[in-house]
Amino acid sequence: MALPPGISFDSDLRVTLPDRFNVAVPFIDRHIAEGCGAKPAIRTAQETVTYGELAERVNRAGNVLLAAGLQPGDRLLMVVKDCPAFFYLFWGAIKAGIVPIPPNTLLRAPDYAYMFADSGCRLVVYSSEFAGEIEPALVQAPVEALTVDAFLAEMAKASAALDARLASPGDDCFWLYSSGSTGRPKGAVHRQRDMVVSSELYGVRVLGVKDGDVSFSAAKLFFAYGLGNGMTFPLWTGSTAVLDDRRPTPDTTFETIERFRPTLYYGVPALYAAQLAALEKGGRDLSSVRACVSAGEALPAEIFRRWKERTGTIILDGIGSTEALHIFIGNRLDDHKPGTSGRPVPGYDVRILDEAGKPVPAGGSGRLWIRGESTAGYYWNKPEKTAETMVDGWLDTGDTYRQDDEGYLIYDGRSDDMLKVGGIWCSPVEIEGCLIGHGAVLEAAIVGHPDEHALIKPKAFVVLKQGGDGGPALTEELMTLCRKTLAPYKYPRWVEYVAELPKTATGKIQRFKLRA
Ligand code: 3UK
Repeated sequence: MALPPGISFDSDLRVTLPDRFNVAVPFIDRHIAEGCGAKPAIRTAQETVTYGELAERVNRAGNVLLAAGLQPGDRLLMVVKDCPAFFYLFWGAIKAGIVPIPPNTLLRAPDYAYMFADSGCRLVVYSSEFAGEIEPALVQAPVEALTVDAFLAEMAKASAALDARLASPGDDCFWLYSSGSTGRPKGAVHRQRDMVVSSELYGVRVLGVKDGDVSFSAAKLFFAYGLGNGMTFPLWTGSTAVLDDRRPTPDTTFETIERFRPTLYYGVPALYAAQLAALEKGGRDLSSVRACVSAGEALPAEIFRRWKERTGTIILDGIGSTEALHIFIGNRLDDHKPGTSGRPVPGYDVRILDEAGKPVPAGGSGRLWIRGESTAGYYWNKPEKTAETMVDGWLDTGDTYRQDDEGYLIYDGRSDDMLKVGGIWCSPVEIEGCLIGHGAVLEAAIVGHPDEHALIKPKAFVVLKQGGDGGPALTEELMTLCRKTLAPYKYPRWVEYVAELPKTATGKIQRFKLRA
């Protein structure tokens, strides 16, 4: 498929972009210029939005933001469910030179209050479903706010024409928040060029996304993985995205697949495991799907094997990150190995370093660093974190990897204590803080523990003020407390009562000892 005018990749897969451009043009407006205005860009259970309608609504959204007083460079925080308005806000902001930030929609009021203040955003737009967390956050950290419905009503009155504000390929374009081990999320600032690079290098050249494809991502748009799968890859290729705003379960995802017949399906390992359990109870029609993709956490080889046996389709595991924007090591339809993350995506460089920063000997395990043109420029307001993580164009993934003798990369766990639950970050410190808030708890430590599908879930080790074992009633109380206070996926699935926690001389909890 032809690249948009002015954009090319050389033989080393380095991108060339016009010095002055706006990335909304190749992703949105280009399709109108190419005569594809009548093609469906988005399909949902409620509506179909063509490329022509999308381009017009993006313009209207940009005009509403400008009329609200937002200036180029200002931030828009958008806590929006998977629906067409997500596209209008994200691209309307970008086209007007405003920086959209779509955070995880499963967070709690204190998380949002932190992000309002940290980002210094000028406006918050939120789906009314999230009012219960957003409205208290607005009280804690006041900033102007509108619901998506109110925003859509303003759009209806706005002009349908908007000139793209020109920028350089390296200018700030949008941010994504990523959780750190201290529990405070960091805004990874992505540039104008980054979506072009990930869409072309992984979307087109690895997955082969093309104009006839229909993509459905069970992973939501707020997740960099879902943002690529369910928005940027389809728009880059002029193909169709299916959106479903419901919580992804085997029932909702199978129903969406049967109804919209996607050719590409994107999930996370925990969902594939749940879907497999549901498939044992009855056949579902997945015949439209030519490729399934998994990311967020490692896909156990057993899930790959059972899925292939049941559905005849393979799942392509790949590792990506918020900072890299999308997958940089991945399996391919014609080259895959279960139980591995695959090979480096052409256009990305990888190296595995030992503690001293030297390359490990062949087959050795070490810290994975990557380099590629889609990586974030810096973390907002966190110069030390930026300097530690982003060094001479290389990005520290925080993951431990090794390469087998065929060149496939194998995940060996995290270098820090962070957990992935259902593909989403979970900080042990945050869950521990919640448990310590219970009157009976003296200390707590959280580690990852494999469930029946070999997928990691939080497990708590708890020391009670009174000592001894809390029994099932207290365990239930602690789980409920976490479910109520934290994003619900973060609650500990097991609680073990212990007399004391292993600590260093300086009093730091040695979580690695509890994992053993
Ligand atoms: C872990 C994996 C083993 C790994 C993401 C695809 O997950 C994404 O971004 P996050 O910032 O997390 C990044 C971290 O998650 N991880 C992700 N995928 C795998 N570990 N095997 C995998 N296949 O620790 C990594 O550092 O939430 C995934 C595309 C875009 C993304 N942002």
